[in-house]
Amino acid sequence: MRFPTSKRGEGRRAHSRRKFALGAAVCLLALAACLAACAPSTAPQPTDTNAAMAETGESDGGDADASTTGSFSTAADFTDVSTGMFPDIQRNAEFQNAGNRGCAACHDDLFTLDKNNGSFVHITNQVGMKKGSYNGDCVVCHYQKMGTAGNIMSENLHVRHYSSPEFVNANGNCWSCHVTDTDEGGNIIMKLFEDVKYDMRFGGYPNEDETDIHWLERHGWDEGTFSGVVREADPKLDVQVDQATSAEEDEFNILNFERIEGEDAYDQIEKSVNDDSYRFTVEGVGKPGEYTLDDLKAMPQTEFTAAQYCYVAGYNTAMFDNMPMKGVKLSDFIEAVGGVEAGTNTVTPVAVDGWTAIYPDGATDLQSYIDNDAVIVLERYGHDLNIAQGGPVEIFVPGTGGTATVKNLVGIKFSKTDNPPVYSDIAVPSIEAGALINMNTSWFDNDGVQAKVGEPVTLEGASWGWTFGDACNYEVDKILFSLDYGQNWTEVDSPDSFDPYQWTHFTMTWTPEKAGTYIAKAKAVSKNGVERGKDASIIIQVSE
Ligand SMILES: Nc1nc2c(c(=O)[nH]1)N[C@H]1C(S)=C(S)[C@@H](COP(=O)(O)O)O[C@H]1N2
Ligand SMILES: [Mo]
Repeated sequence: MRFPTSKRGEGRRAHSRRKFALGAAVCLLALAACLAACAPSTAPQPTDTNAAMAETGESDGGDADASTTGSFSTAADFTDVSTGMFPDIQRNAEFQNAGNRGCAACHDDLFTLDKNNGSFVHITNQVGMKKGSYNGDCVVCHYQKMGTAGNIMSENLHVRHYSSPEFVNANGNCWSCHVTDTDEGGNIIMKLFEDVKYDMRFGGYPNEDETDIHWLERHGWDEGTFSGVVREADPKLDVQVDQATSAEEDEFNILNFERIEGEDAYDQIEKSVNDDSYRFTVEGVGKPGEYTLDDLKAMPQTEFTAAQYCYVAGYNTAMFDNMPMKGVKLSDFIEAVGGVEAGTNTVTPVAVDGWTAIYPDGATDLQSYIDNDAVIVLERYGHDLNIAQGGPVEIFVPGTGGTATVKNLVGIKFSKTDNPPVYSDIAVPSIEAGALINMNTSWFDNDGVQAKVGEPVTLEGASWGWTFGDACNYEVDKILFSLDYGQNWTEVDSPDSFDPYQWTHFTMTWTPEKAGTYIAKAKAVSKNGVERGKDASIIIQVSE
């Protein structure tokens, strides 16, 4: 069975001739046990550079798989400077070469780039929304080694780039991907271009305060920014919030164990559904045994909508959706299968591929699943779950990261164990260390949104936070918007009546008053006042 690949990827493939797959080495180790799924990046970011790029430097790029997949849109020569999406000023050209830096300067879709790289398949089958993911989604797993997941990407990516004729012939160098910065001790450090380009800090000014801005203005930087990005301190914004569901075609889809070749576990479960031999094996209950899909459908059904969010999503992620689902609530299910013995404290969802909620332990604390309204899901979007969606049966645990949602189930076990692992106990230290992003905001658009002076432009996005136990409660209270590099924020409430299991979707309508390049930022604040991590940024280009 083949899983659907992203529409974006298909479209791009149609007009690309021969794609060169960078990153055959990116994830060699990534298939190994993965606590969580990490996304490669995709944000297609049309830049002046990309548009102008001569389609040269094609490579046979290894085997057939590698050369027909991926997304490499040819590097422009680094010595042929470009401002990309930034204002056309000397500093962005000659002193920043902004259009030739960052992943998007050469790769129009990191997602297809990372897909099917010969010997392995990256875990993301599809990424969601109108955009792909950007490299922020990569680094959660791959910056260092996140739990059991990913590999240490920097080593592999450095070697891969410096052994690539495209990169080397285009005079690619450290600054193609990085910016230089100093740490608190004054030591020179390298950051990723994408992690810096949306901040006023971009290009080497230390602070982001009024003194700096004033100084810049007095030295010929009319906008008070080195980037020439226009700051609008008091933008006329009209922000509407709702809990709209995401479109089915925008679902992201992750399988941590998928292999490329041959009949795999997913083929087998699909076959069993088609020939009616599928059985859902239940252990540790009053009426243990093998249940058919019809047996499950005959149990009391609950309809609900909930956000699905990859445990290891990056800032401004595409690993995010809000889906209508239907199935048997875990508490109703336990009743329907004859109850569990007193003292039963552990649930073990059994998936056809061996994925478990807390990999590799398998067992999880039952009470927290009940408390979080876990559901044995049979349908999404009004139809039976297909195999890629986790069919025919998955357990969905609202309020937490995607890993707890175990797809493609062949059964479930209930038991008594000593101290079963609690999901939030495992997640909280990583959240506190800043390694997991438990509250997030995403723009659904890509950089380079086009707008006109005096005409309203509408951007879309969503915020959401985990609500798993008291220790991990990040229900969204407010969403904050800024059009001046985060100096001033417009606050928008996420109403108390909103369901915390669902995202708060927003549409931000803005009528620009002056032409220029802007950066819109958005971030969420939780009900308990936590503002965690980096905001989500997007470039808007306003013309007369
Ligand atoms: N059987 C199975 N279930 C799984 C996984 C998996 O690899 N196998 N991946 C998990 C991860 S890490 C995520 S983010 C979600 C993704 O669910 P989706 O593909 O429906 O969006 O499924 C989870 N459940
Ligand atoms: Mo995930």
